Amino acid sequence: MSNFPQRVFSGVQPTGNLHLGNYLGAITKFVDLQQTHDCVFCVVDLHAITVPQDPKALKSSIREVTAAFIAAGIDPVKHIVFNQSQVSAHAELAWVLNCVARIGWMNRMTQFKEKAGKDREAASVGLYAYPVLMAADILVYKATHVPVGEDQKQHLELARDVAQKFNLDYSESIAALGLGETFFPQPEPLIQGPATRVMSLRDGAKKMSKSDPSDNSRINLSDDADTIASKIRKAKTDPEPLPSETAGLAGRPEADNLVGIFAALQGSTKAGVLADFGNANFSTFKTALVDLAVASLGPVTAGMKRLVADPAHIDAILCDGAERADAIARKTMNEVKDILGFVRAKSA
Ligand code: AQP
Repeated sequence: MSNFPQRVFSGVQPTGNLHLGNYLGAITKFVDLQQTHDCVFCVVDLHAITVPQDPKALKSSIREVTAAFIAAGIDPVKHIVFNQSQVSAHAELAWVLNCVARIGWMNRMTQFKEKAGKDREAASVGLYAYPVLMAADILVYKATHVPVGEDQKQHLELARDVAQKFNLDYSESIAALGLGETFFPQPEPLIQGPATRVMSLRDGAKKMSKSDPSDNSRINLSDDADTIASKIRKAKTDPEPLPSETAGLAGRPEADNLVGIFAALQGSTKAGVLADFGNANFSTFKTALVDLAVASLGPVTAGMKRLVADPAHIDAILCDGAERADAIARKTMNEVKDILGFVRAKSA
C-alpha cells in the first residue's frame, strides 16, 4: 500500500437533483483533499445508465455535476475533472474485473437489492455489475484514497477484494513483468465527519437521496434561499428540546440528522453544535440552520448557475480532464493487458 503514490479518486452520478447529502458526504471532502492529494474527480455517466435515463437530461446533468464540483471549489487545472464515458479504459478494466469478481461477492451487495427492488429479474445487468465498474474506476488510476458517503462502504470493500484477487491470481505474471509485488493498491475509503450519511428531512430512517419522490425530503443544490428555508422549517423533528450532549441524540434520528448537517456546514462537530444549542427548541435551532445553510449553499448555487449557462466552457473542462485521465488510465490498461497475456500494439 505504502509503495503507491497517494492519489484520490471519487465520482458522482449525473442523475439529477444533486443534494445536500452529495455535497456534505462527498463534494466538500473532495474540496478539502485537493490541498493534500493529487485528485481525480469523475462524473460517472456510465454508472448513470444502469437505470433508464433521458439522453437530454443526462447531458445537462453531466454539466450540472461538473459545475457543482467547480462552484464548490474544485480546481480542474491542478486536478482532473472529467466524465467517465470519455475514458474508455474504465469500461475495459471493468470487463477484466468482471472476470475476477465472484458472483457470491456480488450477491451480497445491498445497494443492488435496494435499487432493483422486488422485480430483480427486470434489473439491468449493468446495475448488478455496478460495483465492479466502480472498482475499475478507482483501480485504473491506482487510487489509494476514496472519499465517499457511508452508503458506498460496501462497494469500497468489494474494490479492495477485487484488487487483492487480481494481484494474487496474476502474481507470477506481475512479477515476471517487473510490475512490483502488488499491481493494484488496496484503496482506503475516507468516510469521516458528522455528515457521512445525511438522512431524509421527512424520515430520519431513510438516506437523503436523488430518487426520493418527495422533493421536501432533500435540499437540492439548485434550491433558492426560500425553498431551503421552507424545507428546513418543514423538516420532521420530535417534541423534545435539543440535548446538550451527543449521547442525548440516541434514538432521535431526525434531531441527530439536523445537528449533523449543522456541524458539517459549520465545519464543527455535533458536540460543538450541542454546546451552543443544548436545550434550545427546534424552532430556534431551525432558524439558525436556515441562515447557515443559505449562507453556505448560496454561493455554490449561484456559481453553478453561472457555469451551466456556458456549456461550451464546461465541455472544454471535461475534454481537457479526460485527456489527462486517459493518459494515466491507458498506461494501467496496457499493463493489465500485458499481465493477462493479451497481444497488443506496443505503440497503443
Ligand atoms: N445521503 C447521503 N449522505 C452522505 N453522502 C451521500 N452520498 C449520496 N447520498 C448521500 C454520497 O454522494 C456521492 C455521490 O453519490 P452518487 O451520485 O454516486 O450516488 P448515490 O449514492 O446513489 O446517490 P443518491 O442521491 O442516493 O442517488 P439515488 O437516489 O439514485 O440512490 C457518493 O460518495 C455517495 O456516498
